[in-house]
Amino acid sequence: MRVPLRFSDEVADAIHVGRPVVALESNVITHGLSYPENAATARKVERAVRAGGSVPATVAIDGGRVVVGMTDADIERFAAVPGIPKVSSRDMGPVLAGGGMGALTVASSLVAAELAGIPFFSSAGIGGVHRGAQASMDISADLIQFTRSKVAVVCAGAKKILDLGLTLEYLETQCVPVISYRSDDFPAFYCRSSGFRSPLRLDDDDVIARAIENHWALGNHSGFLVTTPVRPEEAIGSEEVDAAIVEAIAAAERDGVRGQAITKYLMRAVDAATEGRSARANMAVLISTAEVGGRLAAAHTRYRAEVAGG
Ligand code: PSU
Ligand code: MN
Repeated sequence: MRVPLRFSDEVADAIHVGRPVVALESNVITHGLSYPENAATARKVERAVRAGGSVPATVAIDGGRVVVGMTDADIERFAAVPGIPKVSSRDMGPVLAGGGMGALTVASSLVAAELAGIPFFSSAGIGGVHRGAQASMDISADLIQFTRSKVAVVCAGAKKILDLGLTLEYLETQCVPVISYRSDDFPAFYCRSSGFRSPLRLDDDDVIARAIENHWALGNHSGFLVTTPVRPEEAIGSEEVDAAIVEAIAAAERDGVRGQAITKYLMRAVDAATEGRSARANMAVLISTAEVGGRLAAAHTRYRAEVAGG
């Protein structure tokens, strides 16, 4: 059988004629922000992909089908309806079979993008290795999916609720390239730096496009991470979030929060503790990442056309 896909007209047309498309996750709508900021932000993120020169395709599950390119009405419904489940890669089969709605994480969005024939995805924050994973074994399925889906991922790193040093180690072990775009450090969402240097820096869009195609031409059926940091004027200082994170992790332990629920719990707690500052930075990094995603996808499409043209 084939998984039924439901394309928006615009995305179907873009794929058909070979225009660049960037897939976007829907978990950030249902589990990242609150209504109505979530709906407004999802639309701004889509606009940013367009500003970068690509067509946005926000992906979700609805009525037993994978939605590729949510309409405005879809975004409004996903933003407003409470209790839509967070769906990672392993949850897709059951949720499709159940016929309900599902919000896709980075991992499941990559599955959707590959099925749809979209080689680019963008999201400000990816999952990673959790702090204390040596004991909890909590490693986001996002990292495992990077080793399976042939989709390039543009992101601003991940929030410092995670152990970003171990996250980088994991990506190295699994042969997932990590390139920092116009920056030396691996970023940490609304912080410019995680404190870790990136394995490699590249500044040129066309070189990045060639690097991605070469990675795939070498026979790697896997992802390729490109990070882009939040703009300096919108960034939050590490000191500001570090204390809030330690506090949030202690509170999660007290409340017995584990597994699937921990990521949202920690992100909400840190956002609440750094209030005001983080709300603005949150929005800014979502938008700037999407714009870079749009730009790099466009460069990648140009390069593919060049190669095909001989
Ligand atoms: N922002 C982050 N980290 C995240 C997320 C957002 O800085 O992890 C969201 C994304 O949707 C991501 C998901 O795919 O959480 C990962 O959840 P888990 O850690 O349960 O795999
Ligand atoms: Mn987990």
